[in-house]
Amino acid sequence: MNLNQLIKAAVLGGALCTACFAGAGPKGCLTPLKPVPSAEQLEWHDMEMYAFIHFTINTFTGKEWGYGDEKPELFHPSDFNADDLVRTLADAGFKGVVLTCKHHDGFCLWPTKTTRHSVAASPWKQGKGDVVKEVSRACGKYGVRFGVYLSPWDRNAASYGTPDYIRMYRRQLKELATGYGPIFLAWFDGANGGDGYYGGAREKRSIDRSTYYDWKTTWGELKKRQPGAVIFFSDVGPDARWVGNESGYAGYPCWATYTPVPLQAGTEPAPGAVRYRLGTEGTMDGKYWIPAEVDVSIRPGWFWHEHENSRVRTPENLLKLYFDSVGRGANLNLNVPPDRRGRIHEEDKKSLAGFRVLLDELYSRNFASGAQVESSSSRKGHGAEQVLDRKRTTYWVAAPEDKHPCVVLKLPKPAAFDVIRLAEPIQLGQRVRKFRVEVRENGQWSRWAEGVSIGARVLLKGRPVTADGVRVVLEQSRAVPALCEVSLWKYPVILNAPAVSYDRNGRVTLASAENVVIRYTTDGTEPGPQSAVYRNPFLLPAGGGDGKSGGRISRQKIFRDHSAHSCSHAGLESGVRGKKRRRSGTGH
Ligand code: FUL
Repeated sequence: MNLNQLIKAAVLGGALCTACFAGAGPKGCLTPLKPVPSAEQLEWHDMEMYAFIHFTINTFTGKEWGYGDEKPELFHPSDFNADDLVRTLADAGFKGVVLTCKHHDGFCLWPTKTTRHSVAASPWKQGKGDVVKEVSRACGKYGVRFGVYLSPWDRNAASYGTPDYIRMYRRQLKELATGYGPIFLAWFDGANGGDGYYGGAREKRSIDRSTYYDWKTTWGELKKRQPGAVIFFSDVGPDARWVGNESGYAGYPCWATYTPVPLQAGTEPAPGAVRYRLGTEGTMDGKYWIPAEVDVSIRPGWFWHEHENSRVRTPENLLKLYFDSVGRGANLNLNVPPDRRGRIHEEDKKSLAGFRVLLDELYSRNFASGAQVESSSSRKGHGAEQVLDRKRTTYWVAAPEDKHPCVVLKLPKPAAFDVIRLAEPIQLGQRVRKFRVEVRENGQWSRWAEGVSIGARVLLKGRPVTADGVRVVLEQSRAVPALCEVSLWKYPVILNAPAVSYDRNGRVTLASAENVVIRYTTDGTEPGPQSAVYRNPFLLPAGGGDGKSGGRISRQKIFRDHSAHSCSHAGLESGVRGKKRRRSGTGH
């Protein structure tokens, strides 16, 4: 029995019970299609999104991978504020925070007893500070769950590569597991570039990734200390798997089931020693329930770098990430690295707030609400109307003999939508293998969307339609199919920034492809609802730009403010700021 089987075996019992309670009692209970998620995994699925915080000495050196010889004195955030960090992330909709308690350079963000290479040796709070404590407390305060990343690779430790290091690593994990309350997720990676400081040796050290760390023992110890809560994330799970890229997308289909394949036949699959690209789609009918986590940074790097302040992902891009990860049944772990103050930079804050506005707008109106629901067949106690409440515990189940299972929604009136969200009651396993969605426009049914995996959820964006009927046809299933959600939404209207042009006389023209009202300012302030409405080309007060170039404005900057739905602003650093507002009536 390998590690996955061992850990799975320990949790499966609980999961099956959950499945039995999930239906209408033992009579209405469907036989789960194994593998099924554990109780902890079900909670994890419900989180949908959490945030990574990459913060350490790298923040101050500008590196992505510290060598391990960096002086602890370099760690000196000028205005660290865990409340502000966690509140910003909670406000943006993240349900958990995972902190880099130790990155590859070995610097520990808590005053560990295992090494002197920690915050205790830094000038921050005169060596009395504890980032892990402050962040975990703030998580409790703002109602988000706390998780840890403890890099297995340690480029500072003299003992790295020997059994001593494994003992030290386990002591570090013990300190984290026993000193900071419940941990919802422990995040382990397989990164190991070989060379490092290693207590002054400055050499390359190679380890056998599939045996050196003896993960079975390490994870077993952690599970005992944090029973019932912790999810293990790595290339091979055993609870959640790496999606196989850091670009922000899951594959489609994306199966929650997975059979890790080792790099070399006959070895144990382990973090860093597995064919990780298989994690992008998972394994249809895979051996284990190991769903995908999409980890990606809001910036090009994992750590904060000044020169990347202008390269923060936009709210629109974050919404795309959301669709490409959460919308494919995976969870999103978005990295938001604090700056040298120990604060989330204003650009990142702006994007996160804008992302939240877009998400709220997306989920502001479910056009399936109030629909009449019928189905080709149903099992007693599991009628089709149960797909409307969006709860995993109430679901429609087709009759076993039904060869063409489908659910039909008759909407109270024709509705304009372009997104459908479907979900299976995954406590019963992932059962659907292929489906299509049809819509009725002006009395005519037509094919609108199709897909393969559903699992925890799938969000499909189709062409915009105005329809009064929706049919979800389950074309292939591995077992009698069940659905716990069919909901309909409208993708937020995202406006492009207006184009700004100037003629030789300094006359400014603002042009928009969309038929919207543009408001602007010429004094450098943010335009708002009270600002001037653009009607005709106008002259800049100072002649434009640097004021010397005869009206030519040399620099242009696009910026966004999502305070008013998904409006985009466009403007010029040198004086004109345009704000487009959606025409009233174009939203919903
Ligand atoms: C990788 C690390 O090497 C990166 O620095 C980052 O921490 C990423 C989340 O995981 O394995």
